[in-house]
Amino acid sequence: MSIITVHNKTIQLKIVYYGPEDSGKTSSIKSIGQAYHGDSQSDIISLKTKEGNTLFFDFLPVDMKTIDGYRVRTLLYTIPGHVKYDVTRKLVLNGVDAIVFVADSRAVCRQANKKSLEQLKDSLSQQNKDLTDIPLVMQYNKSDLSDQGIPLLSFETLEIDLNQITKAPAYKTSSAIGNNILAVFRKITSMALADAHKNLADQAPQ
Ligand SMILES: Nc1nc2c(ncn2[C@@H]2O[C@H](COP(=O)(O)OP(=O)(O)O)[C@@H](O)[C@H]2O)c(=O)[nH]1
Ligand SMILES: [Mg+2]
Repeated sequence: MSIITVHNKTIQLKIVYYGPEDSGKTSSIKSIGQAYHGDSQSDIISLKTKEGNTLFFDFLPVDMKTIDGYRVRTLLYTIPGHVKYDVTRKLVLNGVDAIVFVADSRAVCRQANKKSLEQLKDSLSQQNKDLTDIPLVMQYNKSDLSDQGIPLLSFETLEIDLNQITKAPAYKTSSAIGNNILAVFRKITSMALADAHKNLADQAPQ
């Protein structure tokens, strides 16, 4: 749920980067950190396993320009991808305003992407939410790997597998070279802001 504080004029949005293990969620928010703060390491809070994977979540606050006199602060979270962290994944989704689904474009990850999306839908339904009601952007990551001859799923296949019902805006990205990562971030932020604005209008006294 977005938090709008009228007296000090801030809008706070919680955006979760969701997807299978190793799809590039942590790398994505690191490159956003680098773009907005210059130094990715100092602002990101990561709780890692011994192997260096995300244990609970990575967290990055990003302050953005003011809109209509309001300061916008986005709180970016990733989830742990490994199957055994099911409970943590659900907790991270509490109060989410918008979701970026980070799929791994490698052909070998086709099932893992679908499974992760199903998990996301299940977890949301347990909170009485539906994926079609939440601002969502699809990020088809690791597109750079085609240069190395690694078989990738085509954009069309990814759309059929993951985005046929929701028809969310979708981008081919690479968090390794920074391609389209900021475009996805700007898109999801503007969608989350529009949604917060709509919710505010719906709640206003008639
Ligand atoms: N080639 C390539 N490697 C990537 C990309 N994104 C992430 N990786 C690599 O994939 C591995 C997992 O990335 P990470 O961001 O930790 O994935 P997470 O589990 O989703 O948080 C790391 O070795 C990254 O360097 C990408 O767009 N292209
Ligand atoms: Mg991670």
